[in-house]
Parts: sequence; C-alpha cells; structure tokens
Amino acid sequence: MPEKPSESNGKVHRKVGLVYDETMCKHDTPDGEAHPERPDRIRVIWEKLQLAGVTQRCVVLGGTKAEDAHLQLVHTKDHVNLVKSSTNKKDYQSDRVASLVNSIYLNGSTSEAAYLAAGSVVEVAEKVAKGELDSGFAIVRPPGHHAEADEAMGFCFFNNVAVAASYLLDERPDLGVKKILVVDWDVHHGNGTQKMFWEDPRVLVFSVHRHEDGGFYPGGDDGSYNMVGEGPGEGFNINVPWEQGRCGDADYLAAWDHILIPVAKEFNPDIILLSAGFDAAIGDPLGGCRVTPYGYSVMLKKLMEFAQGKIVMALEGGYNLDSIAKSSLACVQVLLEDNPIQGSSEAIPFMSTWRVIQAVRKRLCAYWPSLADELPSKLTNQKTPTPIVLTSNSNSEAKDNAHELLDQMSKLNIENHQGDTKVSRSWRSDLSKVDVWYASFGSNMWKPRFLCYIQGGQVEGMTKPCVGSMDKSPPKGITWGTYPNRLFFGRESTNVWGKGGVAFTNPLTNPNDQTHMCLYRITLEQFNDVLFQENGLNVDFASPIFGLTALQLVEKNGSTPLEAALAPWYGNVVCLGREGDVPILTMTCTLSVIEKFASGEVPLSPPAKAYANTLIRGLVEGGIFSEEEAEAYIDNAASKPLYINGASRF
Ligand code: X5A
Ligand code: ZN
Repeated sequence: MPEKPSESNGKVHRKVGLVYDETMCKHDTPDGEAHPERPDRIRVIWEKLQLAGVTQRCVVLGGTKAEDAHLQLVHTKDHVNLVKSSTNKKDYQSDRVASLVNSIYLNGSTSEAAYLAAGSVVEVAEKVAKGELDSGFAIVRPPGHHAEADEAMGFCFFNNVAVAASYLLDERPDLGVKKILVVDWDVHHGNGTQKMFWEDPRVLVFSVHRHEDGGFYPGGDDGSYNMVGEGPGEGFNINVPWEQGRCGDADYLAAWDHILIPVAKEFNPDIILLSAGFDAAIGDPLGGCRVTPYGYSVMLKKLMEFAQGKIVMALEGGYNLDSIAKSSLACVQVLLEDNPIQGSSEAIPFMSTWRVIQAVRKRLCAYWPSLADELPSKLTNQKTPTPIVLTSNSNSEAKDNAHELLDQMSKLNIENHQGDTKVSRSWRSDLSKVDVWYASFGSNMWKPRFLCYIQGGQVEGMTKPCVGSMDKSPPKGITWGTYPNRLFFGRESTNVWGKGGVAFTNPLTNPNDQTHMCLYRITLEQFNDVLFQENGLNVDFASPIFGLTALQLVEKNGSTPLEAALAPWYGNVVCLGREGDVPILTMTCTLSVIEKFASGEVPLSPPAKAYANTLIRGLVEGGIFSEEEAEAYIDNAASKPLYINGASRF
C-alpha cells in the first residue's frame, strides 16, 4: 500500500478533489448496443488513477445529485422535467423525446446519471470556490457541453459545467466568485455553454474544437471564431475552430500561448471550469486529433497560473479508453503538482493552425488588447529545440532579409554559375539568411530520412550515409500540404533503392490531382545542399545550384529549370505557393522530361518496395494517413497512366 504523503520535499501537496460514482455507469444504451459514450469510460479512468496511487492522495467524493433549481439556472423547466421523467420507460421511448434529442440514447438510469453528473460538478466547484479544495476533477457521465437550455444533444443531457458556473455566480455570491473562465478542450464545440453565457460577461467561454468550416459535429456556424458573444457578453466568447482534423500538442499549445493565456491574463478569472473532454486525444475514434497526455498536462499546467490554481475539471467526451485514462492521470498529476510527466512535442503547428490563430486574434483584439500585439516572427516551442516560425505578416525577419539581400544581390549581379569565385565564395552566408519551405513528396516525407540530408547519416533503407548540409541546424518548421499536382513514379532504378521508379510530381497542376507533401522550413543554403545530395553531387560547390536570382525567377514564373549537368533528375525547382512571405519549393523533373514520361520514352515504373515503404512511413508518421490509406495513395499514384494534354502514353 502506498502511503498517504501530505507532503514531499517539504512541499505541501495541493488538495485535489475527485468525484467518482459507479451509479453514473448505469446510463447505457437501452438494448445494449455498442456506443462510444459507454459506461467503461469513467471506470477505466478511475482504475487508472487507483493503479497509479493518486486516488489516495486526493479527496475522494461520491456523486451528488443536482437540485432542480440549479439545473433551471441554465435549462428550461420543461427540459429538466423531460430528463427527469426519462426514468419512465414509456416516456423515454416516446416520440416526443426521440424528436427532441439528437445523438442521444436513454435508459432507466439516464436521469439519475445526468443528475449526478451535474450535481457532482456543482459540488466540486463549490468546494474549490470555498477553498476546501484547491482543485478537482469530476469524472462524470453523461457529458454536458452540447446540452442547450431546452435540448439534449451530442450524448449530453444537462450542461454540467454551465450549471456549476451559474450556481457559483447566481446562488453563491458569498463565495466571491465574480468571473469564471470556462475552457472547453473537448474536440467538439461547446455549443450549449456558448449559448448559455452568450450575453454574460461574467463567464468567458473559450472553446477549441475541430470545426472544418462547420462540417464537424455539432456543425454549422456556431463554432466559428466570429461568434464572440453579444450585448454585455460581446468579446467574452472565444472559439478556436480547427480547419482540419489532425491537430496535436503543438497546435493546442500554440492556441494556448497566443490566444487563451494572454486573454486569461487580462480577464483574471476567480476560478476556472474546464470542460475536459479527452476526445482530441491521439487514438480517439471520433476526434481524429493527436493530443498526447503530455500535451494535456502542459495545457493544464499553463492554466494553473490563474485563479490561484482553482481549477474544476469536468469530464466531457473522450472515447478511446486507453487515451482518456492516461490523459486523465496526466492531468491529476498536474493538479497534485507532481513532477511533470515526461514528453516532448516534436511536431510544430499546421499552417492552418497559424491561419486560425491569426483570424481569432484579429477578430477579438478589440476586446483583448494583448491579442493585437504582433506575433513574433519566430516562435519557440518550449520543449523542442526546433523553433516554430510564423510566416505571415509583414514583420517576417526572413522576408526582410531576403528582400534586402535580393536588392543588394541584383545590384551586384552576384549570381554567376560560371563561377566568379571571388564573389560566390560568400554564397553560403548569403543564402543562409533566406528561408524557404522545401516540399517533399518522395522518401524525404519520412523525417528521419530527410534529416540525413541536413545532419548527415544513414537510416533504414539507405545504402550509404549522407554527408548532410554544411549547416546542420534542424528545420525551423515542419508541416504538411496537399497540392493539385500529379504524383507518379518513373525511371528504371536507382542505386540507392534498387529496381523501380522514384517519385516525381507533375509541375502542371490539375484540380483532380493531389500530391501530399511534407514541408521543411530550411535556409536556401540548406536547400542547395539538399539539391546537391539529391542529384549525387558533393556539397562543396563554389556556387549554388539554386541561388537568389533563381529564387526570384521561380517566384515569378512558377518554376526554374536547373543546369541539366548539375541536376539530371530533379532538375526543376517548382514554386507551389507561399506561406506568408516564404516560398514553398519542390524539386521534380522538367516539363520536357514529363513529356518523355508521358510518351514512354522514359519509363514509368512502380517504386521498389523499400522505397514505397519509406514514403508510406513518412505519410503515416506525419499523421497524414493510416497505413492502409498511405498504401492506397502510393499504389494509385504508381498504377495510373500519366496524361499530358489529355493524351497518355497508353
Ligand atoms: C461530448 C461529446 C460528441 C457527440 C458526437 C455526436 N459529444 N456525433 O464528445
Ligand atoms: Zn466531444
């Protein structure tokens, strides 16, 4: 039996409340059908906390049923009565209920569980507000944040967190809680909570969620960043709507660092209520996102800086039992101020994440002045040595350097492939000041493989080591993009991969085509070193293959052929667009070679197994595809004929 330490290292542990009540497991599908919002969800969390020995160190509370009067602070009387009467079998199966609810099931225990869920969050909130507890976690179900004043939806009946917030504000002025920050990190938008405090400046509602322009549950415009509240509540509703469904720690922490935390500082809440769904966790079958337990722990830790750490966590969604158990444990350890769990967020935010963050900041900066500050052009992810680089706005250092340099260079006419060595000796230092995104669609999509071109070395599938770039600093950013270009495989064999084609992409675009690419933000110097190595050259060249003039050309014309002798296969640098002011460049073959592929003069050929596997690995580890999807994507690209101007070689 682990002992019950009230302190360690002379540090007094914080008093953390936990609510668990087996009765809430009785809410289940009426006929035993499988459903993601299942009783085991709270059981596995509780078991995990027990096994880890943390429950003994917390104040454990049984469930408490909510009072009707408290539920009616945010719900209509009709709604409360409807849920209450759902214990009656006839009633819960009646048409009325069926037509009123969506994404909802009921059984004879639903009402009791719903009352317990709401009442338990109220109980913990009250104890934290009183100071009896420092913080707490109500491990409850059914969840609450989708429930609206007069409607159960999205597996939710009563809005547990909203009931608790209103209880503190309206029923317990004696506790001195005047401002509440609701943080909703469930992967779904907290539509119910948003509506309930829409005009209430006492409750700042922050929800970060997968949105996809209204395509993700609960859908519509409600979760948009334009929904900022109204009347006195204008500016007190903040939505961070992800454009796509694969966000992870880096994306969430970016939203924390650049939206939530600065706003929380200004708002200065008296208490934080956390709608803690764990369905943005990696492995969640509904969410599709990739937040790790470590990510949750960091997000929570950052919130502990406010309201003297008075945080009330209430479970919302989360449907991968393993993920929710681990994530819950990680959070309770933060509440207990245990040593932080180990982890690192290697990934960097998606480009769309920066787009969303910028949009949110812009929409809300009138209410929260700190959001009006220019974002620094280089953002550093705390755990990663890799800086995150923000590439929008005119304050980009890289851009200023690039433009300055370009001006100087064009005056000096410095670029000279034929080799004025005196001038070109400095090419490395000049090009090291300019950033580009190198977009890879071949084996470089697998990050360890690409890093060999920067840091040197050899990984699985390579027959000999790379020397790497002269500048071995890691990419300043890594992200993914999809472009309307045709991916195909051609040539007979390579000495690296053996028999089989390698990947090319058609520089000509077609809206029906898609190439997924991994983008690395590197310097133009490093880009040249990649080009050298990709084309089997030494990196100690007196002049770059692709310098500033070429960069200007590619940005103007969309592509630049390289000297054929230097770059026989990937002799064409193509500009796919720009992220902020940084060009996105890829390397492929020239159009004349594309014609040869299409005519059959140069053979199309499916990739060797080892090569294909490297691509698949890159796509899977990059979080773009499942293994099956990645295989299908490569197979498809490898088997389709290549059409040029409507004609195929077949
Ligand atoms: C609380 C929660 C999800 C509802 C999804 C309905 N609800 N398709 O995560
Ligand atoms: Zn959810």
